[in-house]
Amino acid sequence: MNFELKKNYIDGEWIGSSQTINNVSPSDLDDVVGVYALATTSQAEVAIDAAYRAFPHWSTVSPEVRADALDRVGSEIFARRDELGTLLAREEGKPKAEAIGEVIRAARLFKFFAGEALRVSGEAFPSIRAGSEVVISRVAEGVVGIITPWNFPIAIPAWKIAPALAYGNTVVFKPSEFVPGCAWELASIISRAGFPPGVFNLVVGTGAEVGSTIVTSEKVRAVSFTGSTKTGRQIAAQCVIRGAKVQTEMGGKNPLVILDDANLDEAVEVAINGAFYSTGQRCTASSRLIVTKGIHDRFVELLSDRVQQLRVGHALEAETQIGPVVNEMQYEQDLEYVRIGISEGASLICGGKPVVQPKRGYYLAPALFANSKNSMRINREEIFGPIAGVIQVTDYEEALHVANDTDFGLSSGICTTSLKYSSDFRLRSKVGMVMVNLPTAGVDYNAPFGGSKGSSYGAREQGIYAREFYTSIRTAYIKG
Ligand code: UN1
Repeated sequence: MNFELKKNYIDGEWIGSSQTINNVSPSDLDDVVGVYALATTSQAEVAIDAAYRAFPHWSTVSPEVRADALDRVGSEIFARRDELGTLLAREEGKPKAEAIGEVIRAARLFKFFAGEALRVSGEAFPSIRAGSEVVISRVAEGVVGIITPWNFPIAIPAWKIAPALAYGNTVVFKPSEFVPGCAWELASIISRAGFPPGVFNLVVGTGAEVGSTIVTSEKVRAVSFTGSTKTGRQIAAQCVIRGAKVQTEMGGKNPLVILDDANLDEAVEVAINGAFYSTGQRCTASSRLIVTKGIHDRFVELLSDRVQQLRVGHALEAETQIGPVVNEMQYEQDLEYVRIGISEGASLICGGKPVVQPKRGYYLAPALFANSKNSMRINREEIFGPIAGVIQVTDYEEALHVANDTDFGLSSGICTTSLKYSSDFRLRSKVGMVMVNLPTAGVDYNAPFGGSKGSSYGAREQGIYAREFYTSIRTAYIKG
């Protein structure tokens, strides 16, 4: 089949390249979603220069212009939610209903930040020098580099690009080269929404070429990255050395604590959603299920029944609950972790094996380990797949200790009917986000997102807190 090459969007033009990448569906390896141009290092530099030149105008234009353009982007995404959700499901593998939900979330993010563009405020107060005044205002940073992963092909780009543009920055956007489809559609929508050339640029490419050009360019004043802890830390270090602002959202090994007094059915559903939805490919996934001994056996029994009922299949089939793993590398890594768990002595209760489907794809039965220890590699390292380990503990204090005993600190959850334990957990859990009787994954776009330790570095994302990253404070002293 002949595909029309999907090009990069640089300085208001669609630019091709001799290097290309095939976007293949993980649900059906014979289904090529499209062919995408891979930007070269010099094209990435052209994009950065264009964003640099576009900044003085964009950062001083009426906020109404920015709000209107962002609002148009949100409206078009929303109107095309079925089509874009289908594309997302096809290229990434999450079930279509989840994918449409993600597209709607992206639309709402653009609408939210359209409003925020009009709400940028400051402060004024009398100077300690009589007759003078102090005025504090927020100013845009400049060119922002945005580097996103494959697991949320439209929502993560939206929650970085929308605030960046709303507050007057210009953008060079490098999506994961494994899911260029949604990124390309987003760029196409933005290209028609009224942003001047150079304000937004799309450069699909590899981390080694395009990613590192963005991260090391003196013209890029801030870098927002979501991806692995290893890459995130390298990027943060490179940015700090050259004095650029940086925000990295990285891995997780999120604990979900289930106490004896929990509502059992509810806790099982919370665990199913948190551990296995999106095929476990969320940095917020509940990969460690920490269960007190009074409820442990009943919880494991019910959960394993439910896990085995989950329907694994093609992302576009209506009955599918768990789509394929995103690519071969991830698939092999998941299978390797199943072997590691078994060799460490954890009991594989169900799943962890390839599932044969009519189409060739990376299908894996969700895996549940019981009798696992927090010291095992399956409970210490981020797997990023449909694999969860149950850890039995004696009481709440031990559960809290185990929950906090990790290199990560993104989200944590607790299932309990006790106000005392849920309040204590909220205070003592060493994470950025705590969920009570709710899955550790699945967050609101108007609330701050981020964590601590190996999970996050820099300012929070989303909600009005996003302005901390995308603006800096200017203090003026004025004598009349
Ligand atoms: C969610 O759980 O709703 O990469 C979002 C990730 C996170 C996003 C999770 N940055 O999985």
